[in-house]
Amino acid sequence: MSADTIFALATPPGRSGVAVIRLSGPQTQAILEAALAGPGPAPRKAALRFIHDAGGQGIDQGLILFFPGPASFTGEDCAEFQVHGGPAIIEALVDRLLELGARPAEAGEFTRRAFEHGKLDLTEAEGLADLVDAETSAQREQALAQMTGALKSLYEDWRTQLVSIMAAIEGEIDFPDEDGVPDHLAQTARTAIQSLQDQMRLHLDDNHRGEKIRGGFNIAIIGPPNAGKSSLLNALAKRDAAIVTDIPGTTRDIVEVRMVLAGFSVTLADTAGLRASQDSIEQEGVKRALTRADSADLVVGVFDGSALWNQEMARVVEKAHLLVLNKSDLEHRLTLPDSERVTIQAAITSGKGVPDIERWLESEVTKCLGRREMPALSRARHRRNVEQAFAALTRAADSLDQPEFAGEDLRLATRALESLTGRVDVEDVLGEVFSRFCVGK
Ligand SMILES: Nc1nc2c(ncn2[C@@H]2O[C@H](COP(=O)(O)OP(=O)(O)OP(=O)(O)O)[C@@H](O)[C@H]2O)c(=O)[nH]1
Ligand SMILES: [Mg+2]
Repeated sequence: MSADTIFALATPPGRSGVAVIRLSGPQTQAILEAALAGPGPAPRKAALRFIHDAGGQGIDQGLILFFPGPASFTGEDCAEFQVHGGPAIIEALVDRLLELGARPAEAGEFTRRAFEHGKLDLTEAEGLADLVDAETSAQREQALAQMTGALKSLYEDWRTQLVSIMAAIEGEIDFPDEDGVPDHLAQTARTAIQSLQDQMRLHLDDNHRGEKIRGGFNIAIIGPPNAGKSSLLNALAKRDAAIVTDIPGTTRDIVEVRMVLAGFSVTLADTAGLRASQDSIEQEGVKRALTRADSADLVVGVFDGSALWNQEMARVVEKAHLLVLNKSDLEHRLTLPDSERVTIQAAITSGKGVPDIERWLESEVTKCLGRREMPALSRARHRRNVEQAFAALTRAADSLDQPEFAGEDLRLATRALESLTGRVDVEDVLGEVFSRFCVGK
C-alpha cells in the first residue's frame, strides 16, 4: 500500500537514558542490515548490536528489534533502535536512516498505516491517541477501553443488526409482493429498528460524558463581589492562582485552573463579582461571568454570610447548584430565599468548609462522569455519526410501506456507522483523525 519506509523518534527529544527510533515499511530489513553492517536480529528477539555510519564508524551500541509484517504494529516490516538518548547519537542515526532511503514519518503515520492494514479501526486509533494524551485516570481508562475495541464492537454490533434488517427489506424490493410488504415483516423490521434506536438513544443521552472525560468538566464559581470566590478557587487549587483583596470588584477576567477531582480532569473558573457597575471593564467581566455560568457543567455560588441580602444575589441562587455561605467567622446576617440547593457554611480563609465543598464537587463530578455499562462516545465525530444513523432509522421506520425508500435510509444509517469505524473510505475523516497524533505514533 505504501512504498516509503518511514522512521521517527518515538521518545521525547532531548537527553534521556534511552531513545527509541522506529522504522516501518518495505525497506526495513535492508536498511537494518546496512545500518548494522550485517544481518538483523531474529524476529521479535532483542539483540545488542553496533550501529554503523556510512564510513563503518560506530554510532552507538543499542538493542535492536525486528518485527516482520504482518504481525507488527503497522502490519508492515518494522524495526526499533533502542539507543542511548543523547542528541548526537539521535542525529547521527537519523542521518544514517535518511542516507539509506527512509524518510521522516508524518504525525500519526505509523498508526495510519496500522489502520490501513486493518490492525485497528478508526475508533481504536483515536483511543490510542487519547491514551498517549491521557492526564487523568478516567481519561486513561476510557482511552484504553476505546483502544481495545469497546466502541468498535458496539458500532460493529449495530451495523450487523442493521445489515440483517436490510436483508429482510431488500428481499421485498427484489420480489415485490403484489400486496406490498407483508404486515408481519414490516412489524418485525419496525421492532428491530426501534430496539436499535433505543440502544443509540442510550448512547447519545449521556450528557456528553465521554467527551467531558476527554476534554474536561467545567465548574464555575460565581457570586457577589467580595464574597470569597477567588479565595475559594485558591483553596481548591491549593495555590495562589487568583488575586484576593478586600476591594469589591477585584476579579474581572475569568481565572481558570485545571485540576484533577476524583480522577477526572476539571477546569475551575473564578469569575467577576456580579453587580451593576459603571465601569465598562467590570461590566464586561460580569457579562463573561454570566456566560461562563450558563455554559458550565456545575455552578458554585459563593456569598458573604455577613452581608445583607440584595436583589442582585437572586441571579446567583438561581444559577448555582451549590450555595456556599462564606465568612462564617463573622456575624451572620444573610438570609437566602428558600431554595432546594445544597448549602455549605464556610470560612474559606481559615479552611473551614473547604473539604466539604471539595467532597460535594467530587461526588457531583463522579455522578456525572462515573462508570456506566455502555462505553461512552468520546468525540463530537462519534456523536455526529450516531445522530445521522439515528435520524436515518427514524425515516426508515416511517417508510416501511415503501421498501425502496426504507432500504435507502437503512443504507445511509449503515454508512454513518461504517464511516465511524473507518470501514468505508472517508479520506477527510482520516485526515482529521490522524493529523492530531504526535509524530512517532
Ligand atoms: N472574615 C473572612 N474574610 C474572608 C473569608 N474568605 C475571604 N475573605 C476575605 O474577603 C475578601 C474578598 O475575598 P475574595 O476571595 O477576593 O472575594 P471575591 O469574591 O473573589 O471578590 P471579587 O473578585 O471582588 O468579586 C478578602 O479580603 C478575603 O481575605 C472568610 O472566610 N472570612
Ligand atoms: Mg475575585
